[in-house]
Amino acid sequence: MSALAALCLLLMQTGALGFGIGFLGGKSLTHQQITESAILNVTVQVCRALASAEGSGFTLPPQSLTAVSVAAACRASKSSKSFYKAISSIRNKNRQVDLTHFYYPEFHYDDEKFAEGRKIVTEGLSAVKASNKQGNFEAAREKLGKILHTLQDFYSHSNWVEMGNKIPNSNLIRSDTSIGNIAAANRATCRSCDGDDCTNNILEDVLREKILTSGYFTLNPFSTKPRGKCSHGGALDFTSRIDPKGGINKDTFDSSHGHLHQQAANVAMAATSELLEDIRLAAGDRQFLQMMGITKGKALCFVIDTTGSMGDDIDAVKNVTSTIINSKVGTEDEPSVYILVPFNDPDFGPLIRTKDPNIFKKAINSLTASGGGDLPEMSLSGLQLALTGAPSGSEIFLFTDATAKDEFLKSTVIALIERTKTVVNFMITKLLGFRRRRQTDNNQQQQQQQQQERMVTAGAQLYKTLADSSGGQAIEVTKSQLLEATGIIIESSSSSLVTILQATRSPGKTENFTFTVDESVRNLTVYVTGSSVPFTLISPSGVYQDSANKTGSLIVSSRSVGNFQTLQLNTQVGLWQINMASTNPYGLKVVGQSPIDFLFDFLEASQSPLGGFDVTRNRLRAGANGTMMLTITGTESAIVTKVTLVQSSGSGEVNGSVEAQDGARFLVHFDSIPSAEFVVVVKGQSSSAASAPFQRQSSTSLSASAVTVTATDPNSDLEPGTPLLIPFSLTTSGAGGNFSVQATNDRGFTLTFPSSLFLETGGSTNGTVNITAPAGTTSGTDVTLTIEAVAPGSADTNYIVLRLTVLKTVTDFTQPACQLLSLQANCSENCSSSAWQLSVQVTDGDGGTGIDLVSLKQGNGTLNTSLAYGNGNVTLVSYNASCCSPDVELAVVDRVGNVGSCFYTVQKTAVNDNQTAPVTTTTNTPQTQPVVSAATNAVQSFLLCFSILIMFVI
Ligand SMILES: *[C@@H]1O[C@H](CO)[C@@H](O)[C@H](O)[C@H]1NC(C)=O
Ligand SMILES: *[C@@H]1O[C@H](CO)[C@@H](O)[C@H](O)[C@H]1NC(C)=O
Ligand SMILES: *[C@@H]1O[C@H](CO)[C@@H](O)[C@H](O)[C@H]1NC(C)=O
Ligand SMILES: *[C@@H]1O[C@H](CO)[C@@H](O)[C@H](O)[C@H]1NC(C)=O
Ligand SMILES: [Ca+2]
Ligand SMILES: [Ca+2]
Repeated sequence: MSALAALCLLLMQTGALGFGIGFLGGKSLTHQQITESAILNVTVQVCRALASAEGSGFTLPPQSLTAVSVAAACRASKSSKSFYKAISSIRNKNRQVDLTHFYYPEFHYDDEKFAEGRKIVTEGLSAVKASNKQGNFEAAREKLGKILHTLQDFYSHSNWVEMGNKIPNSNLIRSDTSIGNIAAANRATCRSCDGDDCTNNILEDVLREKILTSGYFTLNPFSTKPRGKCSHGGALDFTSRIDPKGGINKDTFDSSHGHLHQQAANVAMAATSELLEDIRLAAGDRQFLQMMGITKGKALCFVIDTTGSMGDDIDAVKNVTSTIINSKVGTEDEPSVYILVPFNDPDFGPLIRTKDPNIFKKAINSLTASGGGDLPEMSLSGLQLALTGAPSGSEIFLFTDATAKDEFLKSTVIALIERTKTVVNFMITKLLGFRRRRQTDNNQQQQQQQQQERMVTAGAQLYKTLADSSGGQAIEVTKSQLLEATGIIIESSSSSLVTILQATRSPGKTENFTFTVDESVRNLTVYVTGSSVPFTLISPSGVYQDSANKTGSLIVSSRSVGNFQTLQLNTQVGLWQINMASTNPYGLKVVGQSPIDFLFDFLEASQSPLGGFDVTRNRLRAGANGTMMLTITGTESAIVTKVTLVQSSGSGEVNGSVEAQDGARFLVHFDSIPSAEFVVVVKGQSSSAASAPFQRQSSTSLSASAVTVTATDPNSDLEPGTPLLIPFSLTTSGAGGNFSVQATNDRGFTLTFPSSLFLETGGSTNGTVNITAPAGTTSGTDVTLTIEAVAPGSADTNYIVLRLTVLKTVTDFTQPACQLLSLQANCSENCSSSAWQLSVQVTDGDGGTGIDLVSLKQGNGTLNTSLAYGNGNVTLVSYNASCCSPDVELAVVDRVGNVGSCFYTVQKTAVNDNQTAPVTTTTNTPQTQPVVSAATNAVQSFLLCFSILIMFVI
């Protein structure tokens, strides 16, 4: 059996606990599929609602919903990659619960842990909402994935479906209601199965009385279960061998209750949609789409040195910002979010993140250059903050004229670059010299100056190293050239920018590079960095043009600033060649705009008893074999012909064997992970039409290591003022000794950790990081913790990056309530010429956090809200609509995201008696009776009368 076949078999065998978690679910539905279907379902409805609110057209995807078709329906085709990435992140976190929280029954609604399971879901839901509110979408997605796992398991592991329920238990996503009648600890719920037949093992009285139960589970052959209780069932579950024997789970078609698998999966999907819908109402439609990665353009992210000498540079940034905002706002490439991180010395930050271009412009325009003290500045601290605050896969521009004072953050910054796959461009002014001190004859000063120049060279090298490993550029220009250089590079950036080829050679060498251009590529562009780097281009049709020739047919336009040249090529499909002829160091980057790109994650064998594979969160082991999960984005399906790990130095490569999965997903196995820095190159063919082959390359370079740092996400959030302990373990496959440990975070929270740990050769040990968020930290703040270890006497380092969310204990579990003040209908037979008005008071009750948002769930009239005079806790809502739109449903949200909903209608009935009193129905007990006034007196002379039906669905 090949290694790949063995892997696939292992992957298929996973999923004994919960809907399958493997990558290959067979015919049964997995957590990932359930999650993805629900996300696509809700997202498409959000886009439909937005289109209808804006009066723009909407076309439902013709066939099945996919990331590509939904992004297109949302008129955001360019974001299909980030949409896909968001879905993957949620799916992966969902899977991970079975791998990292296997032994905790409450995470799976096993062992009748209903209250505990709901607590995980509702607390997590509060964290998701708090993160969204702070714009921390990555944290929101991670938490969402985790709680969806537990929510979905309820439907597979409890007897909800056996009771005949076809809709979700809505109480599982609220904390102020009853989940249902939970079986008492001593109540028997199951009898033994009839051999292998478990169709009737739940006791009839339990089903008849609608008593909730769930299966017990243990891997331990010596443990028991309470008398008379149901088991989970399956080969791994030892409780299912104890009377009552057999199980009730519906994880797959082959499970004990496999006959109900499809039904359980359908309800789990509806429950997932319901939870997403709740998040949507709390966040608002636009923000919900942002959480899902559906945005117009990408982030525009500046990290700017504001020390004394940066005046000219800051002016250039102001100019570029205005230019970009003026040229991109309103286009498909309008930045989705603007991020600014200033740094100085000793201060840096804060990070400013806004969707409003005018707020960003104002923030940039208010920057002034001052201070800084000695020469080096806190550039890496600023960069660290940007790397954790920008969406993953962003492009960051860092402006400085000085070296880094905080070089100790180098490995942290590289870890964050590798994890987030962010591109970092350094815009360095005052070529080579940085800030050169004035010439002097004084010997001592001369020595100082020489020392400083050595430092400057090393400092420039640090920026170059970081740029290279991220796939960005280190552009060195004079202050007067900065504007032009920045303009060129930022103007060409687009959310559909793809890397076709990238290489750096230092020292330079004469080398011929080839690259394949497919027909989806637009605006083929070549960047060359380095001084005096001649080259020759050869087009697919064999036409030559060298860099000195400005009049050939291949180069449409070229610009050159400082050490940086950009060439727009005449985009031709086929195999191109570029022959570099230089012994000076150079960088070469070929990019284009195309919807087709790829996402990848390496996988590692999980520590869970289920086996299976987890997404690797740190560096791979050099020389070991490795498996990659690869997805081609921007196309419904594709063929991948070749996946190669190419060493960045150009001195070697490893080819993978490719195994196609569903849609555009692939597993790729490599025999040996290169020990030197490498990039991923993918070649294939989009199966839309008879297309030409494509080539794409990862911008980020990856490194392998003999050291491994592992840690699992903590079970609880970070409560302000309370320390959180994060255990980690450290392993080496190489020599032992004292390994130095460094833990850093981007918020300056207090950390304690061992500064070094001793390891035997090939050994492993554990440590703990203790992190405390200051009391008073805002809920929803996220903090990125990086734990790094360096092998003794070497540069071999590895890391783990954890994202934590600060969450104050939530005490407000109740939804805001509505009270009707007045409803006036002036509706005539011709509905379009008449209107109705509603006035409602919304409050969040005693101990509530207050009203945050009132929005329309249904109805296309005009909504206005204002605070009641003298009472900040009361929001007055007025609504005006045409009589053709007789229904309105308000979503009322408090500050911690509890969502209530209020429904009103002026229902048209053919009643002759115009004295008909308004009808009030409530589905919940309102605190006060709604007051209806002056509803009918104005319409008495009209032919028809309307009775008014008021419903509270709170
Ligand atoms: C799709 O989402 C809606 C709510 O947005 C929900 O009512 C419906 O059940 C979902 N459908 C599926 C198949 O999950
Ligand atoms: C930016 O600089 C250019 C060239 O110096 C100038 O022509 C232009 O008006 C400036 N734009 C803004 C918005 O300041
Ligand atoms: C190509 O780039 C130019 C400017 O860099 C831009 O104006 C043009 O819209 C781009 N073309 C496409 C197809 O995106
Ligand atoms: C690069 O290609 C040119 C012709 O296109 C050839 O003459 C030269 O030998 C090649 N150089 C290398 C290093 O392969
Ligand atoms: Ca300084
Ligand atoms: Ca409340």
